[in-house]
Amino acid sequence: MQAMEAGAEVEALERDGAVVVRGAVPPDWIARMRDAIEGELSAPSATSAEYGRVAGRFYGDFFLWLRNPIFADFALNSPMPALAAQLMRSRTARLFYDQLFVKEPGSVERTPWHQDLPYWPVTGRQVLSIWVPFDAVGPDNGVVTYVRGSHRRGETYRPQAFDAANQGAFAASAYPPIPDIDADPERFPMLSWELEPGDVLVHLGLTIHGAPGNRTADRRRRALAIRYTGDDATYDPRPGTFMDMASVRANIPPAGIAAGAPMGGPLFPLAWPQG
Ligand SMILES: O=C(O)CCC(=O)C(=O)O
Repeated sequence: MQAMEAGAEVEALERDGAVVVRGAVPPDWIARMRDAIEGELSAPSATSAEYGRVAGRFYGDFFLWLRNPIFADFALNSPMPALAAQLMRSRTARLFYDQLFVKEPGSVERTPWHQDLPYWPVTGRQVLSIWVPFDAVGPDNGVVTYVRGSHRRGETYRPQAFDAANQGAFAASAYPPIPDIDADPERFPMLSWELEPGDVLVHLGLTIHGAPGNRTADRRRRALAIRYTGDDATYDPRPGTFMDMASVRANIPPAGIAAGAPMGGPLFPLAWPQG
């Protein structure tokens, strides 16, 4: 399969910082991944976290592909890597990591407003996330929402941990705290979509985004974010990234590449072009 020509979706992503791609995930992948997610939820890994401080289950985990072959197959061999390369206008797409976010009915905890790149030991413009929902999702059950054009403002904000245990991990970050996004809708215009399983959201590394809680009584919100890097991305293990979280230091192998080197090595494998 060849990466498709850049089109309207690429232009929308570059303009707005986020775009919806309808029908990107075939139904058989949705079914396989739903089963794989249930397996993860019933046997939480050492890197997993429970973010629900108020009520309901808000479950997170990352680098699932390293130990679960179905997650690895999805991140490396589904249509996702070609989509990532196309949308980054990149010859290559490397898997950076995958991250599971499950908001069960009644989990009212918000996903805080943030940009991804400040959390990551990466520098570059060709860095994006594909957010893949496995349930129908909208504002009532926690669809990811974006601040339109926020990747082009030249502003970078300090990461904040989603859970209480890791609040200290980002203290060394050099960036200022994020302003109150909800307080100023004119300065921070919102962008969001209603999605069916098969649709995906794609956002760039500096786009401000967050998600409401799942306020429904009976609609799950299972989603996997897969992060890919392109040709221009380099390894930047500066202080105050998620590499400083205790669960990452203890459980994820070192990248084994030098600061400033192109992303690569076994921790960040080539996903596109495929084999
Ligand atoms: O699914 C969520 O609630 C958060 C997703 C997110 O922040 C991300 O994919 O970067």
